[in-house]
Amino acid sequence: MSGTNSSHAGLTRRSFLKATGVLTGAVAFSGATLGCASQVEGDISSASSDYEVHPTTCISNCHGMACPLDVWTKDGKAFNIEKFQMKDQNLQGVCQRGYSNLQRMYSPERVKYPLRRVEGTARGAGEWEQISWDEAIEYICSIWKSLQSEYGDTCILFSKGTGASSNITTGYVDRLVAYMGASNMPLAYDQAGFFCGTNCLGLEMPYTYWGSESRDLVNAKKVIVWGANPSEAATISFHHISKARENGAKLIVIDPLFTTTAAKADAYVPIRPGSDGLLAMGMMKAIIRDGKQDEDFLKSDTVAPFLVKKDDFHYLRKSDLGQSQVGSKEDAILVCDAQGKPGTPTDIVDPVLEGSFVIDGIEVTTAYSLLLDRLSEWSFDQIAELTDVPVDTIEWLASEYVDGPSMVFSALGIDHWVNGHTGYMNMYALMMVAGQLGKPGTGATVGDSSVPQAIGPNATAITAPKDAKPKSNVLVSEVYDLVFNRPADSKKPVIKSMYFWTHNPIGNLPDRKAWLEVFEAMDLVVVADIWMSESAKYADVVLPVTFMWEEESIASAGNPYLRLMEKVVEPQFEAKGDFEIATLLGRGMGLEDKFQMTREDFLEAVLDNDLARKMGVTWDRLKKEKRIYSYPEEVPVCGSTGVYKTTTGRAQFFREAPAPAFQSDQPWDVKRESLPYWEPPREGWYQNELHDKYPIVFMSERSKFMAHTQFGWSSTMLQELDPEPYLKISVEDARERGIETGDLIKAYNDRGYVVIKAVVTPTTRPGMALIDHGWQEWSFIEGHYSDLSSIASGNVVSNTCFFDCLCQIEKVG
Ligand SMILES: Nc1nc2c(c(=O)[nH]1)N[C@H]1C(S)=C(S)[C@@H](COP(=O)(O)OP(=O)(O)OC[C@H]3O[C@@H](n4cnc5c(=O)[nH]c(N)nc54)[C@H](O)[C@@H]3O)O[C@H]1N2
Ligand SMILES: Nc1nc2c(c(=O)[nH]1)N[C@H]1C(S)=C(S)[C@@H](COP(=O)(O)OP(=O)(O)OC[C@H]3O[C@@H](n4cnc5c(=O)[nH]c(N)nc54)[C@H](O)[C@@H]3O)O[C@H]1N2
Ligand SMILES: [Mo]
Repeated sequence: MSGTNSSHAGLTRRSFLKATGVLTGAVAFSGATLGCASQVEGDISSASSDYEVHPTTCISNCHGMACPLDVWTKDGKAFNIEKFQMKDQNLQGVCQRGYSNLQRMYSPERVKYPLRRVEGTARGAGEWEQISWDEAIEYICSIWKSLQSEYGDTCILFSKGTGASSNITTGYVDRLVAYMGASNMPLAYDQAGFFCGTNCLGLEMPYTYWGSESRDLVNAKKVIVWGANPSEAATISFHHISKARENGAKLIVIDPLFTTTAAKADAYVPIRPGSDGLLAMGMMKAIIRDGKQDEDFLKSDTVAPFLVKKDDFHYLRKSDLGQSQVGSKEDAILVCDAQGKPGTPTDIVDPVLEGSFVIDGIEVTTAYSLLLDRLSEWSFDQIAELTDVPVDTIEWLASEYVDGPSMVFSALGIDHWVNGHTGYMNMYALMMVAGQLGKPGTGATVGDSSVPQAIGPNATAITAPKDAKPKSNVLVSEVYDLVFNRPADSKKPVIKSMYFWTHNPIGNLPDRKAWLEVFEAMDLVVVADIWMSESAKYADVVLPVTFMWEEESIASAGNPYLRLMEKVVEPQFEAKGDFEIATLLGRGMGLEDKFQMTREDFLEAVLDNDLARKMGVTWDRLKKEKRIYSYPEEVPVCGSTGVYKTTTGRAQFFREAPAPAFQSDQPWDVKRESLPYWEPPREGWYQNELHDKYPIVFMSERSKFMAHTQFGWSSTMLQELDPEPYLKISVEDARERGIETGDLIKAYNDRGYVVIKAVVTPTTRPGMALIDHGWQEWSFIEGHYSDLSSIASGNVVSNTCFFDCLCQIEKVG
């Protein structure tokens, strides 16, 4: 049945070029336009006889708050969205994306029925046959059973994205993965910052993420936005930044691009992308040179005075001196006094910070001395040259930062590089050296991803049951090689089939062509999605999923309120929730006894935990009250007790025997990884050999009209506001190539190309170009922006490095 879900009528860039005017023609339900909102007046509570009001939320991964909102229905149709006014006036929920949700729910792009690729047609050709749910489940499970008996349980790879992760019921699919003994592909998005935060500060979830809550921003005197663009990508948190500025805080933005956040700043520091780790080292050097390091803080709250054995970079402990059993409780790490006499930090109240000593014949030094050694590897001039930040600017930044309280607002601009972790590790070290940690208005935040889970959903026992088969993780960066170059004696799985939910890998993973090849090599690719996404388009079977307001659930993340998501309307077409799909597939795989739970049982069970009980939260209470405020009144400050949840209990710029995030036989230099260092990006660097051929760093940035591949294309309103993608290029690079705004250009490298319109802008740094993140195949004139990026990742965190990418650009029309 071709055409049902695959044509993207009215929404494709290509058809837009052929026939303008189609953009407004795609509203399925006449009431589903924004204009209706203003026509309804009166008190919501007394209006229930006319229409019903349903509390729910807007779920997406926008680093917003999964904003609570109310949806109004009449005769089973939703027609209006109202903001829920949260207690904290700074948290003004519901943006243009939130208000587009009616159009998205009633979008013609919805997947309506289970679809199977017509036999003999190519993947992606858009030839589908409609099948029943029974047929779909039987088809998938029979293939899976025969593959598992031939290649082992792990030959089916499941991958969950971020598309709806704060809708708690989507996690139920993990139970299927666990009991099937299938492989799991853990997320590679955004791994470096969190890895570094956990290693350096031992972050205490759930209330903090990367350090502190963004509510704490209002206590800062300096806010350093570093590798983030919160005015587009964390709009709720940006309210806290604005509030901080109203309180007199200075806003400094460090970014290669003059962003919309930079436009609001008191100072903007342009930087060469990929060099932030080095800038942090330069700032530390300047602070220490000027004697402004916080020695008291370094001695009491960080590992700085801890003695480290020079040969193996392990701490000197009492057991090394024969004073305790190895690994016993008494086996404390030692510090020493100015005379080189060792003792525990409790014995020696004023330990030395620097120096080398021989204790009982063992050569030791302090962790701080090792940091100074690392800093001395670079001169100010070298740092200025490589970062493209002049020495006096580095000195100025350092003096501003140390004059706190100063808080870093970072996000993923630094993450999306192979050397991303060097940026964050060094930033955390800088916080320690400057003493900008452990007090209100200091540390780092990454937008409001704080999670009220302490009183909320705790689904792990159900989604990762103890009696399940052992977990098999396959990294994103490993998949291609496993599929095409797997050595016969490898212990890793033979991958034959893939299942994606809340994930659009073809649109969102780097090196899209490699993923298309991987899809092509599979016996069966299943995508469960609400809309006919780019990945669904290339699947063998597409399962229609309910929109977030078509089933009851709990919103679990990113908001002060624990939120009930009422079922607003009945599921449309034949769509089913991920929970129900997992149940059907589980039963189809012969796991009937494990998949007996109803959705209601699950929701009740996830609130059945000690923390919830302590706070008096139950499923019944949530159903009655709908939203329960659950943030602590006092903003938690990471490290305010002087104790960190790290292996040493202190803030750590030195890490003993560090391990990579995922152990996967990668080369690993323990000594090097123990302390701050910097190395250039893998590809996107001006001194790279490839740079002669491909002189432009190719990146993307967040747009307020999309959250990844969601929103824009499934809402005509957002389409009108942001109809087509474009590439931003600097005035200098455009002039050199004879490019003007509106020209068609081709950006290309050895991996692929994209043809798109150009926008020439002074906000883009020479040597860089970028396209808004989130566009899918049909929006480009030719090619795809994800065909240019590389799947290469670092050996530390296996992160996806979208920005570590070079290209050339030429005019084509
Ligand atoms: N509207 C919207 N909001 C979103 C999302 C969305 O898709 N749409 N996605 C959410 C998600 S999952 C994420 S991960 C976040 C990402 O949030 P952000 O990281 O804030 O978003 P980006 O626009 O990708 O990049 C941030 C900035 O980093 C800069 N940058 C790039 N490389 C470097 C570098 O090497 N050094 C420095 N200093 N800066 C650099 C870029 O120029 C850009 O201005 O956004 C979240 N919020
Ligand atoms: N070029 C470039 N690419 C990037 C980035 C970048 O900066 N540049 N950023 C990356 C980052 S940081 C991230 S986090 C990723 C995000 O990548 P993804 O996790 O893939 O995020 P989305 O595109 O939001 O959603 C994936 C799919 O989930 C579907 N979906 C929504 N709700 C549900 C549901 O309830 N059930 C099911 N089954 N499906 C649902 C949506 O329709 C969508 O097709 O993108 C990455 N890709
Ligand atoms: Mo992300």
